[in-house]
Amino acid sequence: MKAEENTAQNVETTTGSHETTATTGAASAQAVLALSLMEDQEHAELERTWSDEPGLWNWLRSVDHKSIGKRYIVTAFIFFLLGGLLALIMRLQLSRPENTLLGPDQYNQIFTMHGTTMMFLFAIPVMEAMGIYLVPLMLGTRNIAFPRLAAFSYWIYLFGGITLYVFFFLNIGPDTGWFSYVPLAGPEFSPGKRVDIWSQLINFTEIAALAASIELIATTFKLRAPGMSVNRIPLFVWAMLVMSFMVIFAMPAVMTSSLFLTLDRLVGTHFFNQAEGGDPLLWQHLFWFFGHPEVYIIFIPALGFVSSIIQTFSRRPNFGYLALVLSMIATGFIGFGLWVHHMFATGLPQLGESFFTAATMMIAIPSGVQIFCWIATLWSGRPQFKTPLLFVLGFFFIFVLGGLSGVMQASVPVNLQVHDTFFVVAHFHYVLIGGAVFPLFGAFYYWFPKMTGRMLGERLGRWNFALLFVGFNLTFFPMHQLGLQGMPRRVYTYLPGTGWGKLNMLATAGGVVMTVGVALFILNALWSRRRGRVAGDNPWGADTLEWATSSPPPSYNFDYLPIVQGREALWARTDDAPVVTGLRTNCRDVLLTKTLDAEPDNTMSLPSPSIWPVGVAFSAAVTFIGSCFTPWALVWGAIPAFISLVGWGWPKPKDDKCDLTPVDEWSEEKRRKEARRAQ
Ligand code: HEM
Ligand SMILES: [Cu+2]
Repeated sequence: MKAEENTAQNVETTTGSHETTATTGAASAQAVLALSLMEDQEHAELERTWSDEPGLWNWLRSVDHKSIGKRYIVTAFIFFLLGGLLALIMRLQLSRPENTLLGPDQYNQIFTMHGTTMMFLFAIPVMEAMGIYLVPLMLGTRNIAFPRLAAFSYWIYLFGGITLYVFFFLNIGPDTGWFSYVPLAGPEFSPGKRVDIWSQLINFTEIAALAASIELIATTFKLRAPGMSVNRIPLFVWAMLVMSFMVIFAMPAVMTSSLFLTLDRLVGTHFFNQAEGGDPLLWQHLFWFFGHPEVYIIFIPALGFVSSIIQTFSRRPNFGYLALVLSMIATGFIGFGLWVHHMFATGLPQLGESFFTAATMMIAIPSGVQIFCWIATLWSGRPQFKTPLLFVLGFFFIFVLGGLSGVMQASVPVNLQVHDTFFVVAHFHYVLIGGAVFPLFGAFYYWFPKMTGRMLGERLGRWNFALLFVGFNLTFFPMHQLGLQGMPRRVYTYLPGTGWGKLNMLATAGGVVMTVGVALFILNALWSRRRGRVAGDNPWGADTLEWATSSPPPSYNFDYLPIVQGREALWARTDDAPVVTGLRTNCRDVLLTKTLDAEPDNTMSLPSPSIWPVGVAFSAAVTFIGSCFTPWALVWGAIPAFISLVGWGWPKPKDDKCDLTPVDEWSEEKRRKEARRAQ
């Protein structure tokens, strides 16, 4: 029976038969019940069809968005810890004048690795990872579109990150800053392999980001539950959609510039060589055409976290749903019109600069609209100040301060005064840590129960928040003053006579407090994962569909796919709410729905677990790294890449009836395997 035979008319909507109560919490509980009325036989069949077999080999082959999402989040968080450790070492070096903990070369490598890790290996991957885990659940489907591509995205990202750190520990780490300007990064001033490694890392991380974005867009456009028309899409999903389109337009710019840099360094072209007709400013235009949207690509998912948390803890729908959606889209567009504000000190024509000044100030408007909507929601709601909401309040305070110093720097005269000083370092940490890391920690406290089935400790959570909030402001607020007093960034030490010692010592003390805060979080997570309070399906009484299934969710996400009856899916759900039935349980079938109104359109079978995405990622790694040392690597890598791609796309046998192993035979086999393993 081929896919098209299993078109929408084979799929039915069936109603539940329970009493409906008015209150939101109760309604969502009833709704949960309706979605789990499946016979055991079908359950077992769904479990067999969608779950990953145990063991390392099957872990490598997994294409389940939840397991890929979780490992992506944990990996990105490990890079956050590595980047944070590098930051702490920098802070210790700068804690007093003429310190000798680090030499100039080490310091250059460390701030470059810190910035590169935080921007390419932590901030964007963690946001995409949260999307890969949450979006299919929030849309009410069984897996992400192109699940093998999701697996490939994780593996190529992981290989890229490992490669960078291996070379760093071999003292071949990049040392030209996270934006690696030429001619410093060119063949003349940076001989050796450091910049080549950095330049190749861009390929790893940007391909991973592009792959994840394509999946998120396709999932949002085609796999939404029936009834979830565009004006009922959860705000977090809107945020991931806007972010994904920004990735598709931004990442090619930095991939092009890093390719040009690699060619200039390894092949002898002259894209950035002024003496041969090239232009060093081309690098800056290409890099920042990516680099500025990059910060909004990090920020916009965090806006999705904030909207989800505020709605749940205000116990009411967000004020101004349409305004929140349109301001995210506006931020996405305006974000591509600002990049020159990073280049005001390069002597560009004033007229051009004034346009970018205006655009940079203008982008504060959609951010203001969002903050207004959230305050209106909290004001008219019944706020419950649980840890996730505390992190959101921290976001309000810190991000607004960061935004204000951003608007200041939009004016060219101010910009020229503070360019390349610690005022700039303070600004972008206020917008990055305030705008993304604080909402992310709130999101961890909010969705940890769904991912693990256990609640994080609330008391430890409050301490975690307090230490991060105080530590952060102690670390970065003094940097504004240091910058105004003329302290340049990227200097490994300074003279006692500058008078920068006290404020730097204060900033370092703040860094230590932040570190204790992050350590508390790790403690809380490791402890709660085993011994935290059992969460249940919907501990917060929230409205989005991920809370309509168990915690953690089963491999197939939902017994019956839900049908959405309102914008706040679970709060609007009645107890006789319809569900989708008729999807085959012995195949990885999902329901395709129409992009605008989410009317059922068709069904399709998603691909099964496979090792080939790992194969393609590994071959790409051999090619990218090998090519830094010899052009033959392009051949060595192309062969396994070709074989893996053929394996990946190898067509399923025509008469494939999905998984035919009779369910009881399969579960018997499973029991035998578990018994053997238990011995
Ligand atoms: C966790 C606490 C953090 C501390 C204490 C910290 C500290 C610092 C310091 C002191 C510098 C300046 C180095 C210099 O110019 O001499 C720096 C640079 C930087 N930081 Fe952080 N940082 C932290 C977190 C983050 C996060 C979360 C991000 C991004 C999401 C980030 C992104 C950057 C970038 C992009 C640079 C510029 C590196 C360069 O100049 O090439 N930092 N950080
Ligand atoms: Cu910018």
